[in-house]
Amino acid sequence: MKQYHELCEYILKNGERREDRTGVGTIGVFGYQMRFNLAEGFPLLTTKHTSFKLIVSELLWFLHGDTNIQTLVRQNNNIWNEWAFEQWISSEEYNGPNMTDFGLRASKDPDFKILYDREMKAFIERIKTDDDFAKKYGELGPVYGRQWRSWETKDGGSVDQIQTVIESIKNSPHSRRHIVTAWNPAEVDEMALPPCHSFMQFYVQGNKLSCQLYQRSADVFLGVPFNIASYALLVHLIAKETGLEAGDFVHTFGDAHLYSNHLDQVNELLAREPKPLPTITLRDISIFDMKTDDIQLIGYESHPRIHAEIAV
Ligand code: UFP
Repeated sequence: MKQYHELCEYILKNGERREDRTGVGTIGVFGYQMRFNLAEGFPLLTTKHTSFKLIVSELLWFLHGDTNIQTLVRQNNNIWNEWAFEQWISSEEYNGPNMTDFGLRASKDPDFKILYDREMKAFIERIKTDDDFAKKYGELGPVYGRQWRSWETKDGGSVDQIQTVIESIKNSPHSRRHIVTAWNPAEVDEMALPPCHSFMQFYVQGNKLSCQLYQRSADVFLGVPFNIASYALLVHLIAKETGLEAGDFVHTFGDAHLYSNHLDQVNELLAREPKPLPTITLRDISIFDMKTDDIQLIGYESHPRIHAEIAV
């Protein structure tokens, strides 16, 4: 994964300091591109442990059109919790301790962190067990799953972009219109987090299917290793569904940034030697019927995890 190391090095060298929405502060660049030939192995970062299980359950959650974190937390996938929690603590119904700016405060104040962890744990427990509560506060709004599988149309109908793109890849492989977009300007304000990986295009050459993603905003230390693996897996899945082989994943960035509280961790990662890439196998069924166990990672060896706080 030298491409990922090069991106980190490029930002450390060329990135400019910027204030950002979260208050943490970043160094960042605008515009960058990486390319992964998926025949060379599955691009799961080896220089820090990256959970493939989380990537699989999130991607299947998107592909099933789901937008409620209840499904994820029941599979012990907690990557969207902060976004739902933010909605809960800003609601009229919440009457616990003040949790404003919980991400930033938890990273700076150990006493507050204890309080925050307790509130978050109780919130997730309730999401898991109370369906009415989950319907209201586990729902992230019209995020990826909704836009990919049922983009709402003016006449009250919906567009299944994933199914449509699969058909167009099969019927008209050389089309220049194999597009899926999660960025829906009419609905961005209703989303817990406006799509970061916003727009993708597929491309067929011979029996190879490639995909380019435009990611408008990228937390390079915490988000990007996930985003790379998630789209690499998506290319494998769409290739399987269309009878093709996985070609290249091209990853294009808008604002690519390192948070100022991730810099020690990035340097620790860069000092590590990459290991050979793993591979994946898919069960021979439609991708729409797949469960997490139908997607297996083979031969993943990695350096240990590196902890870093997420900016919310
Ligand atoms: N982010 C990613 N990848 C994702 C995701 C979020 O890097 O898949 F969902 C990061 C980018 C940014 C923050 O640091 O989350 C979103 O903030 P904003 O909406 O202000 O760009």
